[in-house]
Amino acid sequence: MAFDAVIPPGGGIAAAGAQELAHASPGRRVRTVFVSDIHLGTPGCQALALLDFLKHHPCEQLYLVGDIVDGWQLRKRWFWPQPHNDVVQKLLRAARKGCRVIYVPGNHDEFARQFDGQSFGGIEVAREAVHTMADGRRLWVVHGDDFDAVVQCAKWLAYVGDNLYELMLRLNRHLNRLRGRLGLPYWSLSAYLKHKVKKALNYVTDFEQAVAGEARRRGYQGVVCGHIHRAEMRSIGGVLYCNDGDWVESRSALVEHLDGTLELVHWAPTHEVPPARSSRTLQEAS
Ligand SMILES: [Mn+2]
Repeated sequence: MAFDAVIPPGGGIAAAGAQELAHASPGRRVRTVFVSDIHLGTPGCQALALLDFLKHHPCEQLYLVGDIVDGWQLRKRWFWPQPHNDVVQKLLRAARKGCRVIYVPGNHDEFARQFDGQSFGGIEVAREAVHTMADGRRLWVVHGDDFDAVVQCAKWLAYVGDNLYELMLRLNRHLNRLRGRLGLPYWSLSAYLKHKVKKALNYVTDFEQAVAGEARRRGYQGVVCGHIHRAEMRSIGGVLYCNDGDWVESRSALVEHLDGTLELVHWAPTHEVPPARSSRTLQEAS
């Protein structure tokens, strides 16, 4: 704790020394940071933790992968404490200081999608983006809500499958009577369908596969998305699927280090970030 207090936040570290300091320094410079699902404007948003994370990860490029501001919630009830303001200020300041900030709006901040191709305070707005990694690999950057329809469709199919199940069981009995007469062994349609339905109901897996599949079709080596609030980084069908998680529960981000390696960071600030209770004290003091 005391150690962090004496090191100036951000910058100050020569590129050559950054590697050694990467673990010890609060300001480990990285190539790229991807964050999404911050949900500013909601009480669940962990703005202080995010500020702490950003302070510890100065970067060359910053992708805001959607649901940064929760327009849906703000329309219902205005909620905008000081730390939420600080996040916006931090992002604007990063852009001003030469960090390339790309904002890919999500479904909760879809109002920003109309500004596709424009930039505000140095922050570029894009419906989707392509990130070229240090090693040349190209990652498709998209929030992910476009795939809700695909996944919902799969759910609907599963529902229909469930209703058809009983009918299929009856058909199966007839089929196997016939198979028996032909001297063929018993074949369990129900076991086959059960397996299928169970798979179709797995929303997360469906989402991940739909996103990775589309990235593959488009010829990218990987994809970075958010939306389902589930941090993940794994290869799916030869495509690198990355979900940077969220700042409501998991407090996670995707980081590309200077050498081009990707890391999923789960930020658990054990220092500096006061509990939610004392954030009010902070506001009053400022
Ligand atoms: Mn979303």
